[in-house]
Amino acid sequence: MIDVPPPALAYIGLGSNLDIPHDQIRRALAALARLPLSELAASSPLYASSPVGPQDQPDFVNAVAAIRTRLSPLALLDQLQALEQRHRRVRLRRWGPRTLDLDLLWYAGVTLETPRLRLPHPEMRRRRFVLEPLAEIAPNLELDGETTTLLASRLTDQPLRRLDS
Ligand code: ROI
Repeated sequence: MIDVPPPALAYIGLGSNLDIPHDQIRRALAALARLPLSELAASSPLYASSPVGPQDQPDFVNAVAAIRTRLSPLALLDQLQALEQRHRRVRLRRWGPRTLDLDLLWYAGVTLETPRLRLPHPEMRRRRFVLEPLAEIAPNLELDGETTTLLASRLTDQPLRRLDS
């Protein structure tokens, strides 16, 4: 038998605030489950969140998914960006409304600093809309020695509401 390396665990943040956002997120979760060389390991409930950044835009729907994948970080990023395009992603301006945003948050504990991809995602520690759903499916995952649960508990000033599934 030849040895096949085990798949890597990766976490992906999903966000939408245009064109029936909860539908965008559900379809995106289904599409993540069909990625090549990958399987969906877990997905969080959906959350409604006030926009971080410019406030003059609709509320977001956010979720986090866990996948096990044999794709490299950059090959996975290619797949996520292709999926955004298939959802006819429009991004009207930086930090503005979008139909679908897929952020590679964390990949097997890898640290990466390249122009195209930074891992772990540099903003995730500060965003309740990422940490709260992530803590649902990975409560003991540590970022710089602190669990997602602890990090999320410090951000309760950012409005977030769990949606019924
Ligand atoms: N704000 C929220 N609440 N959720 C997001 O997914 C989101 N995504 C963004 C910016 C514009 C930073 N704000 C957000 O890209």
